[in-house]
Amino acid sequence: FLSFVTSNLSFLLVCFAHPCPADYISWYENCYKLVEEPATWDEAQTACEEQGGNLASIDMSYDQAFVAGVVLQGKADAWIGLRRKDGSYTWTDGWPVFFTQWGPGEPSNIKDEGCVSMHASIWFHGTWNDTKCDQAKSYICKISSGKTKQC
Ligand SMILES: [Ca+2]
Repeated sequence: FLSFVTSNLSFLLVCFAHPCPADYISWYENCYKLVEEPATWDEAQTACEEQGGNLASIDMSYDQAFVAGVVLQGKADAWIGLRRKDGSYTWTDGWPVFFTQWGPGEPSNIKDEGCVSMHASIWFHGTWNDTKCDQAKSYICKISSGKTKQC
C-alpha cells in the first residue's frame, strides 16, 4: 500500500511541477514544441494529434511573439494550425480566428495554397504565409494544459 501511495504521489508531483511533456516549452496554459523533421501540413497535424495536441494556434499577439521568438528562433519556416477551407481560415484546435499576423501581401489565397506557415527569416519577423500543403516543413505542435497525455 505504501508503495502505491508513493508511486502515485510522485506521479502527481511530476505533473504539477512539469505540466508539459519533457520536450515541450511551457507558456501560460499551453505547451509548444518545434519539430524540425520536415513534414507535409497533414502529416504534421497528425503527428501533433498523436501527442495529444494540434498544430499550434496563435491566439493573441503575445502568443505570436513567444512562438516566433522562443519556439521558432529563426530556425526554419514552420507549419502552424491554420488552414483555409471553403474560403475561410480555421484553426485545427477549433479556436476562433481572432488574431492574425500575415506577412506583406499575404494571404495570397492562390489556389492550392491553403496551409499556413510562419516565416523563420528575421526579415519577416515570424509573419504568416499561406502556401502549398504538400510542402515538407518543420512544424510547431501545441498542447493545451490539462490535455497532456501523462497528466
Ligand atoms: Ca502565400
